[in-house]
Amino acid sequence: MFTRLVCSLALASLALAGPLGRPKQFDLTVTWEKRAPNGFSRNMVLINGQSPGPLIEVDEGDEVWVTINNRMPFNTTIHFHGIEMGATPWSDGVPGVTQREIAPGKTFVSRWTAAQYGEYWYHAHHKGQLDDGQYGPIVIHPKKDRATPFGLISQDKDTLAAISKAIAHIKPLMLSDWLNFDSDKALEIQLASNMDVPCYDSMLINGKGKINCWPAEKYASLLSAQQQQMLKNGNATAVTVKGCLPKQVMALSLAFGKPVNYSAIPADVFDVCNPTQGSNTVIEVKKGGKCDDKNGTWVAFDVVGAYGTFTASFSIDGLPMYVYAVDGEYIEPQLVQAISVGNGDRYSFLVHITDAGDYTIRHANTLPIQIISGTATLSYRPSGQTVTPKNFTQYINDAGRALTPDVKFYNQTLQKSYPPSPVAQKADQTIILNMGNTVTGYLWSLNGTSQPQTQEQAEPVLFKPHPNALDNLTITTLNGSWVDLIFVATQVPQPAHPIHKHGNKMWLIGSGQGAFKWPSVEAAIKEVPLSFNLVNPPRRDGFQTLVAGKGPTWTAVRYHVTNPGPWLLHCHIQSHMLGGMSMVIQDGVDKWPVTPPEYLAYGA
Ligand SMILES: *[C@@H]1O[C@H](CO)[C@@H](O)[C@H](O)[C@H]1NC(C)=O
Ligand SMILES: *[C@@H]1O[C@H](CO)[C@@H](O)[C@H](O)[C@H]1NC(C)=O
Ligand SMILES: *[C@@H]1O[C@H](CO)[C@@H](O)[C@H](O)[C@H]1NC(C)=O
Ligand SMILES: *[C@@H]1O[C@H](CO)[C@@H](O)[C@H](O)[C@H]1NC(C)=O
Ligand SMILES: *[C@@H]1O[C@H](CO)[C@@H](O)[C@H](O)[C@H]1NC(C)=O
Ligand SMILES: *[C@@H]1O[C@H](CO)[C@@H](O)[C@H](O)[C@H]1NC(C)=O
Ligand SMILES: *[C@@H]1O[C@H](CO)[C@@H](O)[C@H](O)[C@H]1NC(C)=O
Ligand SMILES: *[C@@H]1O[C@H](CO)[C@@H](O)[C@H](O)[C@H]1NC(C)=O
Ligand SMILES: *[C@@H]1O[C@H](CO)[C@@H](O)[C@H](O)[C@H]1NC(C)=O
Ligand SMILES: [Cu+2]
Repeated sequence: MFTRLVCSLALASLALAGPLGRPKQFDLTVTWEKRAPNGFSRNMVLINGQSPGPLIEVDEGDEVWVTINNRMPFNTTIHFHGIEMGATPWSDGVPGVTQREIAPGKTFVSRWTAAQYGEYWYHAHHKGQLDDGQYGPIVIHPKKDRATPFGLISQDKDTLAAISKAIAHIKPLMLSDWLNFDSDKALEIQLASNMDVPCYDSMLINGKGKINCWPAEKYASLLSAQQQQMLKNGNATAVTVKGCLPKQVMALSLAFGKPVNYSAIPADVFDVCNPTQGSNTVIEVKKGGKCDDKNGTWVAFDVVGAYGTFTASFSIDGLPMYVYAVDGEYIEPQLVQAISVGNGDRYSFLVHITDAGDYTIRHANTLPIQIISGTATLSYRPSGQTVTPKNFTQYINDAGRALTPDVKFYNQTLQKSYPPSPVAQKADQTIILNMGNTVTGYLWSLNGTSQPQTQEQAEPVLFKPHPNALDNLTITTLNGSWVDLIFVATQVPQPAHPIHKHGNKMWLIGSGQGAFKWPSVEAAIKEVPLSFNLVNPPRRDGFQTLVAGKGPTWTAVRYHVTNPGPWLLHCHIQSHMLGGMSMVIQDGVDKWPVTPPEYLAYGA
C-alpha cells in the first residue's frame, strides 16, 4: 500500500470529493485482525484494512471530517497528534478528557479545521492500541503564500521547482517498534511483574520488518560503554538472544529497587528469538517526473516516530538529508546524515538522488534497553531498466551510532523556526512538575500522583471542568497567558521522557543538570543565564526531558494559552502513560467553547 511511484503517478486520494468549501471527508474503519507484519502472525489493528492507516491529506484552511467506525471487539478513540483543534476540543480523541469512548459497532465523527500546515499523524488514544498498529499519517499542504525556507537549500530556479513538486508529493515513513503479542498482554505482564518489559521483536517502517536474532558476537560488538556498565552492575556479561538487557539488569534501572515478580514474565519476552524473513517496504522513485532537476531527482519524506517506547537513529545510506520542518513547521534547513527520532516526533526532509540503485533506509533503537534495528528500501531507477547492485555509504550502525566522525546528526539545539517564532520573555504562571515512579516499578507520575487507569471511562473533563488543581492531576490556566512547565527528573536514574502536550506547540527555553532551585524561570535566568535561550528557541509539540543519570535534571518549556480546552499532557512512551504519567491542563478555562449537544450526548 505504501509502495508507491514517487512523483510519476498521481496518488489516489482518500478524500471524497465535495463541492468547493465543503468539508473534506474521510472514513476510517478500524478492525482487529490477524496479520504478520514481521513474519509472525498475531492479532492487530487495521485501519481500512491496512497498518499504517491511509494518509489523511488536506490543504491548510480545510474543514476536515473524519468518521471513525469501530469494528473491533473493544472500545477505542483516535487522536490527531499535533493538530491544535482550535475551538473543537471535542474532536481531540482523548477518552475521559474530550469525549466518551467509541464502543464496538459505533461511529464517531471528528470535525476540525486544518488551521496549520505540515506533517502530523493520528493514532489510538485508548489503552495501548497505538502499539497494535493503530496509527496513520496526516499531511496538510501549506497555503501558497506561506514563506518557505527552500531558498536556503538552493537558489537555482529548476531545483526550487523540483523541490516544490517533491514537497507536494511528500512520502510518510512511519517508524514503529513491534511486539509478537498484543498491548493488552504487554500491560498484563507489566502489572503482574511490576516492571516495564520493553524487549521488542522488530522495528517496522510503514508496517513492515522482520525478526533478526543476531549472533552473540554481533551483539557484543555493538554494546555501548553504558550498556557494558549496566550489564556489569547486574552481574551479567551479555544481552539476550533478542539483544535486550536481561530482565534482572533492566530491573535495576526500570524497577528502582521495587520488588519485581520475574516468574510473571514469560520466557519469550526476553529470552526466545526465532528469525523471520518478514516483509520489506520498497519505495520506488523514477526519473522523468517534475521532481527532476538537471542532475537528478528530489524526494521529500516525512519521518514519524510512531514508537511505543523507542527513540531511534534514522538514516538513508548515501543520501544526506535536508531537514526543513520539525513537527510540521518550517525551520532553517539542516543538512545531516542522521536524525534521532523520538516518540511522537516528525521530521520532514528532502534528499537529492543522482545515482541509480537501492538505498537502504534504516532506523536503530538508541535506548540502552535493546540492540535492534529495521530497514526499508528506496529504489531509484532513472530509466526504468535494471541496474547493477551497488552499496551506498552506510552512516549509522545497527545500534544507531555514527560509523564515522563526519556523520552529522540533526541538532535540535540549533533548531530555528522559519520565519522566526518569537516567544514571550516572561511567563505569567510557573508549574513545576517532579517526575518519577510511584509505589511500584510500573506506575509513573508527572507530579507524584499516577493518573488512574479508570480515567479513560470517567466523565470527560470538557463536559465538567475540575475544580482548580485539587487532585494533583489537573493544571488550570487562563486564556492569553504565558505558561512555563518545568519538568524535573527528581528520581535518579530516570530515562528521558518524550513529553507531548495536546492543543498547541511549546518552546524549549531551557534545561540543566541538578535540581530546579528557583521559583520561576525569571529567577533562574539571573543565576544560570547560559541554561536558557529565549531567542527563536526550538518549537514543537513534544520534547524529550533530559536523562537523569547521576543526578536530577530539569527541562523548561513555555507556551501561550490561545486554545481554550482540556488538553492531555503526558509521556508518549505508552507504558509510562498507561502507568499514570499524564495530567490534564485546563487551558483558558475562562473561555472554553460550548460543546455541541451531539458531542455531549455521545456514548452517554
Ligand atoms: C552482584 O553480585 C554481587 C556479589 O555477589 C552482589 O553483592 C550483588 O547484589 C549482585 N547484584 C545483582 C544486581 O545481582
Ligand atoms: C508471581 O507471578 C506468578 C505467575 O503469574 C504467580 O503465580 C505468583 O503468585 C506471583 N508471585 C507473587 C509474589 O506475586
Ligand atoms: C548540478 O549540475 C550543475 C551543472 O549542470 C552543477 O553546476 C551543480 O553543481 C550540480 N549540482 C549538484 C547538487 O550536483
Ligand atoms: C553490499 O553489502 C552487503 C552487506 O555488507 C554485502 O553482502 C554485499 O555483497 C554488498 N554488495 C555489493 C555489490 O558490494
Ligand atoms: C548541537 O549544537 C550545540 C550548539 O552549537 C552544541 O553545543 C552541541 O554539541 C551540538 N550537539 C551535537 C550532538 O552535535
Ligand atoms: C497530592 O500530592 C501530595 C504530595 O504527594 C499528597 O500528600 C496528597 O495526598 C495528594 N493529593 C491527592 C488528592 O492525591
Ligand atoms: C505538584 O506536587 C506538589 C507537591 O505535592 C504540589 O504542591 C503541587 O501543587 C503539584 N502541582 C500540581 C500542578 O498539581
Ligand atoms: C484566547 O487568547 C488568544 C490570545 O490572546 C486570543 O487570540 C483568542 O481570541 C482568545 N480566545 C477566546 C475564545 O477568547
Ligand atoms: C466502552 O465505552 C462506553 C462509552 O461509550 C462505556 O460506557 C463502557 O464502559 C466502555 N467499556 C469498556 C469495557 O471500557
Ligand atoms: Cu516517560
